[in-house]
Amino acid sequence: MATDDLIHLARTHLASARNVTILTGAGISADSGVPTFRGVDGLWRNFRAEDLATPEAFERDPRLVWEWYNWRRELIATKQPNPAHIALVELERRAHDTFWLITQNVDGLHRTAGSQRLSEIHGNIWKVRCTGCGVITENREIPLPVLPTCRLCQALLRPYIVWFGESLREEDLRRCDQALQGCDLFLVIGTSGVVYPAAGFASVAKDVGALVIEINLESTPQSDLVDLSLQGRAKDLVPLLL
Ligand code: BJW
Ligand code: ZN
Repeated sequence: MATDDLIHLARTHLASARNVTILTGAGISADSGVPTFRGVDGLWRNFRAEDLATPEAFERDPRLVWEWYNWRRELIATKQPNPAHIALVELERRAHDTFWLITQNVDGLHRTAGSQRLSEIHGNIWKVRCTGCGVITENREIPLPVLPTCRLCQALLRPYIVWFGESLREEDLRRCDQALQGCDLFLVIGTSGVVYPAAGFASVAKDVGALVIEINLESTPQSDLVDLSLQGRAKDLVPLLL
């Protein structure tokens, strides 16, 4: 089918869906200039996310991990939501019965755009958690001290991010499950589909009978199971679905 026909079909399905759940990944923010994890621009000083985004890496070398986050905070602070983020806000506004946006992104751009029915399942780069007393605070300081510490107990702060090997928050998992079990349309935008549990969401949605639509620049491990696969940039395609 030609791309225009696929877009038309996807728009028709979205207009008639009553319960919409959406999953986004780094590809949607790539159009705002935020580097993806697994693209050619995903490396920082030759480290992969898998080398830095673990509790073991932080324990071994918190300075290095904080340098990475400081670099990313400085970069993300200069970025704005793009037409794809904004189209999802409009989709939420027009939602029939239920709407839930699940993002793996930690950049906060969905919230900046105005999305409200949202789970940031991997955390948020603008929050920190104390490794001592556990308090979670918003922190937009740029740059942070090399090793930032808690004002209350002076222990080391860590990014409020879910690292490899760590469990997602119970409340987020519950919300995602609810949004997946009840959806009749599941839209997946700009994720490589390799990091679990999010990588399994499309198949959960299929199992409950939802129509699954994927938007990505390339095919992913989930492309074979989705009903409609749209290839292209999120910022171009998502607004066309409204
Ligand atoms: C565009 C575009 C444009 C570009 N338009 N598209 C089951 C099986 C196997 C392993 C596991 C499993 N369950 C758990 C695991 C272990 C692990 C895991 O999944 N490992 C895999 C690598 C195999 N998962 C976990 O540890 C998770 N915890 C958990 O499940 O706890 C229970 C448990 C623990 C241990 C064992 C078993 C159970 C936690 C995962 C947390 C991941 N966090 C990260 C790092 C955060 C760091 C940070 O941001 O600071 O989150 S990993 C990194 O990848 C980041 C992202 O959110 C995540 C997903 O990446 P995403 O968004 O897909 O980005 P890319 O770069 O990969 O892809 C971009 C895509 O966009 C590409 O497809 C492009 O084509 C596309 N694109 N431009 C449209 N303009
Ligand atoms: Zn503390």
